[in-house]
Amino acid sequence: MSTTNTEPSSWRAAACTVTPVPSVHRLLTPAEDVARGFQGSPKRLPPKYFYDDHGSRLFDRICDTPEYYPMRTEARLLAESARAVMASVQPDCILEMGSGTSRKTEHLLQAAEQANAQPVYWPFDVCDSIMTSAAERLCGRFPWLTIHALVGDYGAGLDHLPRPPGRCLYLFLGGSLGNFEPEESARVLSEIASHMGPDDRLLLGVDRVKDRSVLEAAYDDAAGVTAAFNRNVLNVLNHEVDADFEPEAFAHEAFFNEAQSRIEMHLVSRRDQRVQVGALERVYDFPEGERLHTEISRKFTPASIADELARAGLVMDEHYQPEDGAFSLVLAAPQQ
Ligand code: SAH
Ligand code: AVI
Repeated sequence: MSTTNTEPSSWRAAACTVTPVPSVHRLLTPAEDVARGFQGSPKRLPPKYFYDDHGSRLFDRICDTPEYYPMRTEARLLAESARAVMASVQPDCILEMGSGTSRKTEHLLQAAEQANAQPVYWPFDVCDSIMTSAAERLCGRFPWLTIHALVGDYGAGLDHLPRPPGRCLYLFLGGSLGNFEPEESARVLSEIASHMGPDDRLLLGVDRVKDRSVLEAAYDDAAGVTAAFNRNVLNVLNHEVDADFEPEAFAHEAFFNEAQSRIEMHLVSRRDQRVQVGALERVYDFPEGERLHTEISRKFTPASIADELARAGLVMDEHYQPEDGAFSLVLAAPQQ
């Protein structure tokens, strides 16, 4: 994660550059995020704190657990639809929000290659190290590829996000939109829509409501990778705000909140404990059973997807989904 450091990474490759994207709104510092988030009940944290280098690698391992169906379902949808998407949009560039390892993006780049097209790739992520290794892998697989990696926080305004030349395919995959509360997701999606030109398109991946047991298993895999991912946020806080959390003193909890149509992840204090936050010169009590709410992951229906798009000024061009409706991949256009 590079929320405080806006210096470009030292890494460079011939066809790749890394550029920081300045925030439009002043970003809260990690200490301010903690002070604000720990005021409420339950205590909360913005989800971007999951994604230091280790957290990003844990997320990648989550994607390979048998329980985490979103990755493989969306990957299959992309593999099946990539040629049609690339043929219909014919993008000069691909701009991806929260690109992470860019694993699924390879389907689109492969479809471009097969059509003798060479779109420029603009990944945008808060974690520069994961983009760096993704870019190295992509440059190896697609020697023609030019990459302009953008490091920043897509939740902090997109006015300073470069506008790549030509027709652009925006990607927002993995169900990441669901990690925002409804007001925030409406704002982020509207900002993406405002950034788009009339011929640009957005390919949006969103997870769907389904059986509780399937949802809950996906966020509590048997191998404990998601639990490690959840607890890792405490290591990030130890580093970022000079705290002394003991991650193992917190239990991982994930459940489907049906009323709000979302998975909630929490860390539950296993015993009465007191945590020092050096950067705030404060101590926080975590009595046994107290929760730290670390993430929401909203699950959508076709109707709530249409609603989300409409609120952002987007219209659906295509909807790719498996027969069981486990996941949606939507190609959307700005309303003319
Ligand atoms: N899109 C990929 C990765 C999803 S994981 C996929 O579908 O597999 C979420 C990604 O979003 C991570 O790489 C994380 O670093 C990034 N991310 C999370 N919050 C972000 C923010 N506020 N701004 C930019 N990137 C963010
Ligand atoms: C990145 N995001 C869409 C993931 C999700 O499913 O909400 C993050 C995640 N959290 C736990 N497992 C995966």
